[in-house]
Amino acid sequence: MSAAAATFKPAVETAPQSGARLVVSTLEKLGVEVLFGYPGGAIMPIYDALAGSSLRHYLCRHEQGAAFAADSYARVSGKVGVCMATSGPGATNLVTGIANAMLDSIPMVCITGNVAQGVMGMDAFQEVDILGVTLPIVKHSYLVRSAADIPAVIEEAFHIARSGRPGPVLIDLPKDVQFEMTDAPRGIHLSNAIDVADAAVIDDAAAAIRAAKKPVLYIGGGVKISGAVQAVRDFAAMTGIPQVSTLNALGTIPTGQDNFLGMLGMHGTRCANEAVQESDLLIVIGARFDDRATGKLIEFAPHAGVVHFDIDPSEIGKLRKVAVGVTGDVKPNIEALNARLSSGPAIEVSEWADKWRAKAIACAFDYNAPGEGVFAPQLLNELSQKAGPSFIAACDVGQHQMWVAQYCEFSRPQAHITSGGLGSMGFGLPAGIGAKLAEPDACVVTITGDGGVMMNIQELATVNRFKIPLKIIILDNSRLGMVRQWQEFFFERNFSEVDLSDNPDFVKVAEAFGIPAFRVDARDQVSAGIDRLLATEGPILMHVIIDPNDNVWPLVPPGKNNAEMLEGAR
Ligand SMILES: Cc1ncc(C[n+]2csc(CCOP(=O)(O)OP(=O)(O)O)c2C)c(N)n1
Repeated sequence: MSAAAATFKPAVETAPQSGARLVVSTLEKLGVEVLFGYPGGAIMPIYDALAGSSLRHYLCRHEQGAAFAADSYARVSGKVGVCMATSGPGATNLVTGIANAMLDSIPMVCITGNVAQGVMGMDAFQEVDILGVTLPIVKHSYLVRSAADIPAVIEEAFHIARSGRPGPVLIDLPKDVQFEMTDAPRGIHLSNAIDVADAAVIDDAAAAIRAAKKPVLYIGGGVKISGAVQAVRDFAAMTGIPQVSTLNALGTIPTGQDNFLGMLGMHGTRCANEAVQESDLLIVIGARFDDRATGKLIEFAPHAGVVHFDIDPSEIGKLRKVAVGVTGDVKPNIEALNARLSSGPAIEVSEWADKWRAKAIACAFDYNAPGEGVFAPQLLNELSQKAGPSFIAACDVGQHQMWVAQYCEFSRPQAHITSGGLGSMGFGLPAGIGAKLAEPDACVVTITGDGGVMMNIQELATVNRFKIPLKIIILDNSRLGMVRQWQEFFFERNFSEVDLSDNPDFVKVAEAFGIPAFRVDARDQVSAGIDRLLATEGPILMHVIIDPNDNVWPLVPPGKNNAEMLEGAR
């Protein structure tokens, strides 16, 4: 364990300033450029102080949109995402976004106004105990009681949000604290400890890997978060061990690379799931054995020992017993592992790897589906190929999300932005906004369903207001497709409450928001539609009609193990 200390210098040491002004100046000092939010009574002093600052505030049209945009901004930029809301309904509207960031370990700071301290606890107008409400879904939270604490709290919040296992931090600021004048902001002492495992533990991990005959590398979202992508790519290249990825980690290994078998789990590839089930060692990096990845846990990888690398000690051994647990920042630990393995005899797993490479080729997907209708897998594959290396897919949740994960090609982990742990519909559109603002030169495409887009469709106004050149694809099956699919297979085709055939005309909706749009409803229009989408400079929406009966395959039924995949016709 090495530790470096940093002493915080208060933003302002002399002239008295309001708490609100200190919020803004501290955010500026921390290098925040972009924040998302929505004003209201209890946060008006901060909005007042925003005017004339260097911060670029994006007014979203719903606080949930602001939280999702901040989350996605963080995922793509690697910085801390920031969002703001007023008390009561503004704050509760952030809750889904906070939970989303928590489950996917995304660094985010959420600033809420609250009623003045003198009326707290009296059911004052727009009063909600947002600290209490969010307690189980934040990494940390503060109720600030004195303006003098503001710079220190914000600095600490940023530190907590991004250090260790990242996550969302809430700062609740009563209105009187925002108005309070202070000339004595207190300082803070932060410790930037970097956790690195003991050399002996790395030795144990290396020994287990050397002893394995059928190892599989299981890559999670923590690899991207810790900046360990190159180290993991080096490990994969050096050892030749077959790799599988969680939904959140797609792109860590470029799609299509030798020995990469694809996503594991409920909608994973046959190859990835079978390799894991047959393996004798799982090398798990920055993943948490999510049930969507493992299927029936007690039957998951039944013959495998586990070497688990994770920054969060509570994840190690939580759901699966490990042979070696390597706690600490994944990046230095994988680098240390690579250094160990690069000396001594080479890892010899070529027969095992060849078997899976051959199987991956045999199982390769055929995009030439019969029929005239638009085939979403083919469209998505073509989209990702044409969009090129700067492609970023910001997904919503449902069947289309799984098709994106299965059929798009990703060359880097930032290319795939998805609500993994929470699986929250409504994520796609604001996530596209956050991603485009984080990487303006990237080709950012929101891919959403007709159900999901309706959950935050008001953010089309945000896209238009700021002329954000976001490309939007709605894959419209006029159903809540993923639920409909489950009803088809697990609820005896009782299609209860999934019909969305009375959707509005999305082209007209987009146009009403000031965004050009067009429809694609036949297969022979797909290529030209993608070209038009990609060639358009400003925002544009492509409304794509697909067959309501199309399903996502493979599918591991709930309660089954990952080797028991169902595969249907297209
Ligand atoms: C906020 C929220 N509510 C409900 C769900 C449950 N859910 C998961 S997928 C899905 C259907 C999504 O339909 P659509 O957006 O049309 O996408 P499709 O599955 O058709 O591609 C639903 C209702 C959810 N994930 N999130």
